[in-house]
Amino acid sequence: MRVMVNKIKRGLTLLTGAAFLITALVYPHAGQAASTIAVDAGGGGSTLMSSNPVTITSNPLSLVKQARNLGGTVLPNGSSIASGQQIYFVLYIDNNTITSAENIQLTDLLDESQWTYVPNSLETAVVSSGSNDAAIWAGTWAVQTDAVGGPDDFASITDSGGPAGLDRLTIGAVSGQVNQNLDIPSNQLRVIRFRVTVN
Ligand SMILES: [Ca+2]
Ligand SMILES: [Ca+2]
Repeated sequence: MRVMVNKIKRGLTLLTGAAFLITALVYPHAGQAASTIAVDAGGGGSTLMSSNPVTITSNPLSLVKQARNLGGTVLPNGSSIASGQQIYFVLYIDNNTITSAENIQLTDLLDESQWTYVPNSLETAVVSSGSNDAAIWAGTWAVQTDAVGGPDDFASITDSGGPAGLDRLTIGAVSGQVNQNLDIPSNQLRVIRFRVTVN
C-alpha cells in the first residue's frame, strides 16, 4: 500500500513528505516473534507506505496505511488536498490467520511539518477479516482518548517535541506510552483512524 498525496498551498502544487512514520510493529511472543520497522526518509515526493509484512505462525500480516477524505473515500496516489483541509489517516491490520495476534504494539510519528493532529479524533473499530474499504469505514467506531490511560484504552497520542502539538501515536502496550494491551483475534481486522489538518 502506497499513498502519495499532493498538497495545494498558496496556489502551488507540492508533494508532501510522509504523513507519519511507523517505527515498530512487534509480535513479542515466542513462536510469533517478528518485528518490522518501516522508515520513510521524508522530504519532497516521499510516500506514505505500509510497513513490511510481519510473520505470525508463518502467515504474513500487513499493516496498511491509508489517507481518506472526511467522507471515507480513500485518496489515491497524486490526490490533491488543500492547505487547511482535514483528512483521515487510517491504519489497519487484518489478521486472516487462525491464530490470535497478541500484544500488538505500534508507534507512529506524525510529520508535524506537513500535518497537524486534530485533538480527540482517535477512533478504532473491529471488522471481519477481508473487509473492503467501504466495510471497514462502516465499522462501529469507538472513541479513544488522546490521553495515556485514565481511562485506559488502546491508543494515545503525546507531544514528543518539535512544534507544539500532539505527534506521537501509540497503539497497544508500547513501552513509555503504555495503552491497554491489544490483541487481534483470528479472522478479525483492527483499524485505527484519526484526523489531521494539512499545514
Ligand atoms: Ca487513550
Ligand atoms: Ca509536537
